[in-house]
Amino acid sequence: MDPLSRQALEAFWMPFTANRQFKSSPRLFTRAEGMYYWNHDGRRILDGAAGLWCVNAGHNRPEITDAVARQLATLDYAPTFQMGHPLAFEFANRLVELAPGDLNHVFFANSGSESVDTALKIALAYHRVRGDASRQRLIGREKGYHGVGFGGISVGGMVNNRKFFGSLLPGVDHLRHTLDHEHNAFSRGLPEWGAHLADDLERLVALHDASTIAAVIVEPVQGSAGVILPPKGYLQRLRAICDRHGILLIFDEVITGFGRLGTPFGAHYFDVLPDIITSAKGLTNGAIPMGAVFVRQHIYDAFMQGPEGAIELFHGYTYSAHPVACAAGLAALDIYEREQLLTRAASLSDEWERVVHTLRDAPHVIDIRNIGLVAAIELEPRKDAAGARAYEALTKCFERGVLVRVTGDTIALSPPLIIEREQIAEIVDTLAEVLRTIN
Ligand code: PXG
Repeated sequence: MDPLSRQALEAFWMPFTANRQFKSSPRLFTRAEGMYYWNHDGRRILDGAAGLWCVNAGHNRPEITDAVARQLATLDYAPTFQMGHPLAFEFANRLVELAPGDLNHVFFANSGSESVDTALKIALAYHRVRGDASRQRLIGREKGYHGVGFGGISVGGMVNNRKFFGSLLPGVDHLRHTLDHEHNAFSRGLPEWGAHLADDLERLVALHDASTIAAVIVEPVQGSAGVILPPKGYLQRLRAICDRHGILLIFDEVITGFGRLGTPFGAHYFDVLPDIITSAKGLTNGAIPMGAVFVRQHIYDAFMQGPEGAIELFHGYTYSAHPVACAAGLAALDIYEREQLLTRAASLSDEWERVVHTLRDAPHVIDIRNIGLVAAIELEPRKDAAGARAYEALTKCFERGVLVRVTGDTIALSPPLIIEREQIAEIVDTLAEVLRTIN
């Protein structure tokens, strides 16, 4: 069967994809290395998206491949319910060294979505085990993306990800988002205006009463909704309000974790210590699915009470701390350390900012946002065809050998952290050319 025929492509129901459109003009990757993919007809494509924001050290790193192969041949699988294997503990120890403050315990999951559900469940159970069971509300934020589990879409704030799926979790509310073109369009780095938007949490506290609120979850930088930045001082203010009212603060760092902003975690970048951090993606350099939830000492301690023989948290996955994922993660951490990739974005971010902002005068561009090694170029939507212009830009960039990501009419860039200056220029030059050719 021709692998590109309609018939060959039919059975796979593709995620977050216009299936019929894709299957009539498919784009298949068949190989990858470093900064590049190769497609089915052998064309090389520069990866401006790190896959889906996950391949931070670049593709097909032999150290990861070897570690995975060795681990599969040594211990393919081991349970971690009332059992263990050495790599699970070794990986957790390495990870907590990297995490900020006393975020010194790790619960393993298999994806960002599972990490988010794990974090929300830990937050609810934390209050309950401390005898504060009335704290059951969860607060998310408009335009937030926290994966696709019921917990994640409930606290999430992207309308299409929610509206098809019924009434979701009860007792959830949302902070207003921080995107503001009027005050902040074309800000370089963090916008100056809008720290007070954090006070929206005080409004929700006044409405619901702090005694009913368990946790607030936010992405330090909103990724999926199109790289929406926290105004200067916003996250500090959110932390202070949470402290004032005994509310846990969860940072969803599935994208911002592992070097995307030029620091190991976003919490380092903003110098704000959350109570819980969720991560995935760069955790294993995208090579093997895995998620990790970091919790602070006081949270772990709250559970370590009662009889020693009692299970403290009734939660976990068959594949929590899968040995092959741990092997991939340990190898990824070795690469990050040896090549100093978790801080590399900081040394490139000035150049990155300068170059992406040259698109300011390109046709259709209404905003550009950047931080670390991530950027958004927001286009004016076509009348009555939201998303069409950016999607056309994506396909034209792809034809010219550059992979970008789009959400709505925003083009998002988040290349592997090994990117070189010439490759930054190539991505932006290609975009500039494409924007000139589309209407
Ligand atoms: N939280 C955040 C902040 C994320 O960005 C998830 C949770 C869910 O992770 P999993 O592993 O369950 O997919 C994510 C995932 C995009 C895009 O192009 C973003 C994500 C996934 C796929 C596409 O914006 N983020």
